[in-house]
Amino acid sequence: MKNKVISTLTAAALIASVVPVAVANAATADVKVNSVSALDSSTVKVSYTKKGKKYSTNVKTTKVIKHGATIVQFKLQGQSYSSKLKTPFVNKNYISALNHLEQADLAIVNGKKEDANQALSHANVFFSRLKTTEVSEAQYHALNQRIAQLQNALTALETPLTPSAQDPTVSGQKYELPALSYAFNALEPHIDALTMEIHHDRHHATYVTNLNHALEKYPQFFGQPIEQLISNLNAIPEDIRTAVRNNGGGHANHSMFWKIMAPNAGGNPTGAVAIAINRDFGSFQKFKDEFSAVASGRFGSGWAWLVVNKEGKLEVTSTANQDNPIMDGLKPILCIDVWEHAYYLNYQNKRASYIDAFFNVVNWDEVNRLLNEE
Ligand code: MN3
Repeated sequence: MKNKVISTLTAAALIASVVPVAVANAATADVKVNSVSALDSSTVKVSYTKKGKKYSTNVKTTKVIKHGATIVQFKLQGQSYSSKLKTPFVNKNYISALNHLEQADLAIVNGKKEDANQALSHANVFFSRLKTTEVSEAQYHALNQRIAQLQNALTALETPLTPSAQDPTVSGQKYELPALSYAFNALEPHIDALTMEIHHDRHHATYVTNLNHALEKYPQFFGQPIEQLISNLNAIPEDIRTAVRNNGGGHANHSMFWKIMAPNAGGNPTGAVAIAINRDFGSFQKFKDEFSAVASGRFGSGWAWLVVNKEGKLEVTSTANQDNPIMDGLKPILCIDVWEHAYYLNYQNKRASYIDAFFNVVNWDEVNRLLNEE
């Protein structure tokens, strides 16, 4: 489906709906953009006239701005344009998630747990691929809530009526999403409420769901602390090892991350960690510089950490994906999530600004607690 956009404009026109970002130069002044249609969030179809001839071409968007993808930027003939769309893109991931949710709903009504489970996990996959900029905030929220509702309905369907009906081979409790100890908006303006809500309720929740799902086949692993589970991945059967590494790591990392941050926190470190930072880095500023550099430099998705190494000294390190330093026998005491989902809504691609802001919410009491923990 194409969303017809905007009126006819020349590249030199600065005030209409299709707005060149910079003033057109001589080479592009004779290009006249006639229409811009959204194909998907990464491509627009642009019809334009150059020297009396008509052209139509698909160009990649260079940027999608704001919820619902209502403004896109693209380049044509060396000129950047900004175009406001009348309606947001119809996003394929959004539609697929909705379709699978419908199937899940039907399966739940009919008591078909397996089908419902499968449809829900498909819906979750498409939802996780959906960027918050690709649909409106309201659509994103509604989808988020619908998944949670159906997940609850399915859980209710699966929960045995009496404890005795439980599978006797399950040696411990399944992993659970820990509640935040503060409100979603408590870390504002440094970390915004919507980011916290999506990050905790959707991303972290999905790691927990997927971890439990992977372990269903080997229920003897349920019930141990998550740090213990991921510290010895060789003990995990090979067919679920990667799933446990990614999702167990995701669960451990985020559980720590939520506590590492707090409202009315930040500032200079206190207590034993302040002394240890001065001892091993020279000063707090030197530590901060190194930590920020490592967090900025982590290519792709991952985490930066302050760890206690095997010699008992503090060290800055980073991991890819959802790996945790525990997997290498180190003791993490501070962490920052540098996956795009942790900062994109508020900081877009400016990871460095997010890292700076993070230092305003560091909960040094918790860092000290972890440092002193056996
Ligand atoms: Mn995350």
